[in-house]
Amino acid sequence: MGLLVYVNGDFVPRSEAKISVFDRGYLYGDGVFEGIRGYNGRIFRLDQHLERLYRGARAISLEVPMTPEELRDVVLETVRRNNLHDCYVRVILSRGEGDLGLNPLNCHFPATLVVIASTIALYPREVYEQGLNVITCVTRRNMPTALNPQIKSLNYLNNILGRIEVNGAGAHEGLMLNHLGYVAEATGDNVFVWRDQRLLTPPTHAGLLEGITRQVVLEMAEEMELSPREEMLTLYQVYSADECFLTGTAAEIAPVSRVDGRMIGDGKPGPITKRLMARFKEVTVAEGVPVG
Ligand code: PXG
Repeated sequence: MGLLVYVNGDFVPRSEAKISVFDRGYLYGDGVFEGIRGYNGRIFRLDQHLERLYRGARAISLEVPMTPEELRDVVLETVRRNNLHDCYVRVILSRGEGDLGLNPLNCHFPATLVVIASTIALYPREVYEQGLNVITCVTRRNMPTALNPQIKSLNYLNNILGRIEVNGAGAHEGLMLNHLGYVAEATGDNVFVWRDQRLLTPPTHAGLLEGITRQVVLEMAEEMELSPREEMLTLYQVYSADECFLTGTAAEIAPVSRVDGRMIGDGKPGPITKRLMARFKEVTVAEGVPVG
């Protein structure tokens, strides 16, 4: 049997998984989402992903139509019904169907909740062996005072504009700077550098999504005594780093070998990056909520 998608209380085949053209997620990007990974029959950091979703929903004054415990069960049930051992789960919550007006008060229907459990397209293996070619995007990351990147909102145009530049340059990913010119994150990943024997990543106030993978790396780095710190990063600090890598649910830990034509370190994944990648692999298969 094909993919079964959860749509507002029902599990339906992919071809029947539909929402209204009047849905505010479609009309305005009015909603939040999560991308979650399952490894070895367990959902990695499920509760942290759901917490981020609920916090984002609060920030946009959107009521989630169920408790975190119920949503947790829906996610697990969706994975179970699709018989997936390793998977990618997309939770999409929008304000639901309304009339054509902008005002959320004109939205008389409950929120739309969709959960898709599928597999994920990964970077090819060479990328993890040779490192990513990264550029800096001209498009700046959203100003936190306009649309805070901490909200994983359904409006990803800012990131997509960056991604278009990445495609144009024939690169793998793009760094996005904040309005002050400090490095914020990549279009769909967080960024770390290893320099002066310290592991650095930009702080939340640089204007970035607080990645779950970023948090896992900070925890692993603490255990490994790598002195992880959240510090504002300039492009100079990235260009002159000994090592650099990106983190995200899709990318996991992906080494960066080039930034804007500069070679990082010796142009190959460095020893610290490799140690973190190896530890991450152990953690992802061992931790996580069993699907059952
Ligand atoms: N920053 C941004 C802007 C993201 O969208 C991350 C960082 C990493 O966060 P996590 O929690 O995953 O460690 C993300 C999430 C894709 C894709 O298809 C990637 C993300 C989201 C949706 C789709 O590449 N990255």
